[in-house]
Amino acid sequence: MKKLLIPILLIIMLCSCSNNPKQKTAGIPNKAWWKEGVIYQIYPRSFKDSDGDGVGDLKGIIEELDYIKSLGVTMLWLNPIYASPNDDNGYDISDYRAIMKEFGTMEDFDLLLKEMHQRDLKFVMDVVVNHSSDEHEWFKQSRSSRDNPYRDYYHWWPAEKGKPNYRWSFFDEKGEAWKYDSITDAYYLHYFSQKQPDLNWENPKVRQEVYDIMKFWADKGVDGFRLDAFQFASKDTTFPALPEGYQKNIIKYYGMGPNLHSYLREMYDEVLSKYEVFAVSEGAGSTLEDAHALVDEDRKELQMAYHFESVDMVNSLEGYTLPQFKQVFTKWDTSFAEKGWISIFLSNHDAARIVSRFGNDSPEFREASAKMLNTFLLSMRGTPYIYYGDEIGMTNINFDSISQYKDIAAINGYKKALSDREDMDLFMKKLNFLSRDNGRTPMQWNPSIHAGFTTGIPWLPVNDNYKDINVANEQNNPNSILNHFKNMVKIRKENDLLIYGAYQMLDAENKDIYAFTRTLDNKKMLVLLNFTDHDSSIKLSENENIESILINNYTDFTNENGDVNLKPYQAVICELKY
Ligand code: TEU
Repeated sequence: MKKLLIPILLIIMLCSCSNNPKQKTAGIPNKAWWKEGVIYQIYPRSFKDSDGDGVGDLKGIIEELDYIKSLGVTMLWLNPIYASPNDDNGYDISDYRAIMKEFGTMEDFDLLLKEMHQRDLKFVMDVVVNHSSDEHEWFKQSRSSRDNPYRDYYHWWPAEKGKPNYRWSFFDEKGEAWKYDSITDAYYLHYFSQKQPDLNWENPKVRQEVYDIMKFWADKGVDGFRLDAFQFASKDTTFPALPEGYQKNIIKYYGMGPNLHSYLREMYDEVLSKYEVFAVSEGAGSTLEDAHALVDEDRKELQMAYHFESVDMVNSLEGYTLPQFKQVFTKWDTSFAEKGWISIFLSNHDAARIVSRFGNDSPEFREASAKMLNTFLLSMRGTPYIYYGDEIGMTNINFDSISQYKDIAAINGYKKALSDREDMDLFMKKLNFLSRDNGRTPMQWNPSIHAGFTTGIPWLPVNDNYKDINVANEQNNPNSILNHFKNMVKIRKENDLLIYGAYQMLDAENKDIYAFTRTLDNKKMLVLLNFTDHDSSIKLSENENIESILINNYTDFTNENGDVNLKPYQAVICELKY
């Protein structure tokens, strides 16, 4: 138990604990362990199955903790592991104090946490409280009658008031977020699926329930919270009409509701300030100001946020241009140069694989581009989030037929596209490239059947390329993506400069190469990344005088008096004379 009960202890903590956002250390302001770490994200359903039912589980993760530790990462974020009917793979929670049957038991969880802490690995818990499952006891009560004490735990619109104003839903097959419920002749709100009714955050009882749940897990010893879809929690409960087509700009209309900041401040006072934990918000509003207001230390709300601008940039088949990509990352870095902290990520369980999406998954370039992307993630300012499998360059599975998909977003999106008479060839092409199932296929451990993920039938097929792309092969090859990744994590951890150092982009217009420097005290590094499948060059200025090379995904490096030539997807970090 980490609760700080004795005031004197609290004072000592405030003075000495690196968790304290206000702490200043010589040269580096506001140091914190969660800024210095590297997060490894596990989709538990797909990581390792210990009992042969085809679904990954907690015991499977325990079996692989030494592997995880060997990566050098310092924190694990697990997607939801609570009891759930799995309409949205655990993002629909029916009991916030129980473990999902398929994943194991509370004893398994306690053991996992203990084994992690013994290895000095921190645990980040997913907290899904914008909505619950419709099978949660609260909702069962709430829908049972209009005067049930739990009625106001959710958003209800009595039918006698007429149809409520249109609300768009992320996962609904008709795109409708209001669902009529005949039991009480009223509509309930669900921004996600019909089985994910939105909780009513304007009700103080709901907020207390959530803080109690967070305390339950913090008392067990979890070290961080990832707040799912939290920017949507506070709502204008008059539900006014919104402009036509508002869903194209959904965060602006659904995000950062009227009381969000006061709820976050309340959460900070009730929970976060009482434990050695940090919290990260999924989503950061629709402007830089919104993001700042969430994470500026002085406001005492959250410690970190992640924005979607970089991953949303590739949400089409046209892809992205490198100057756009650089501009987005530079804008966010510049805005957080003095205050606040963000996450750096290119993939997660809601996205396709990075090497397929941002790199090149052809046999010729997969390895180089995966190493290049990992170099990028681990050399930027912000806490890096690495999604399982990206350390070995796993690729998209690219399903062809809708019957192969398991994700509710894909299945209901397909139904909606059909009824909207969309161009279904185009829809399927997009799904094939961008679907969330691409990023959810089982971890590829070795060349044995089902890639060593399970002895049963995997819930989602293993990618056919597992005989080539797997952990065992990667471990045996000194030049593998995996060994490059480990090396890169080590370099980051050994260099405060890569964590805290100032970032500056070079040559913004260069269409092929992303070049930037990181500077701290009297040290400076240059990061050079070729994002293309051809050779490309960049001219360095007199200020960028290369002293030594720290890491390179090729054996050679061509630099003639500042005229640098990079091979396809070459990634190099150099120390500069300063
Ligand atoms: O995702 C939420 C989500 O999809 C939006 O918050 C986000 O704004 C959008 O992706 C921006 O482009 C979370 C989980 O990550 C996801 O897996 C769940 O399905 C969803 O919440 C519902 O809990």
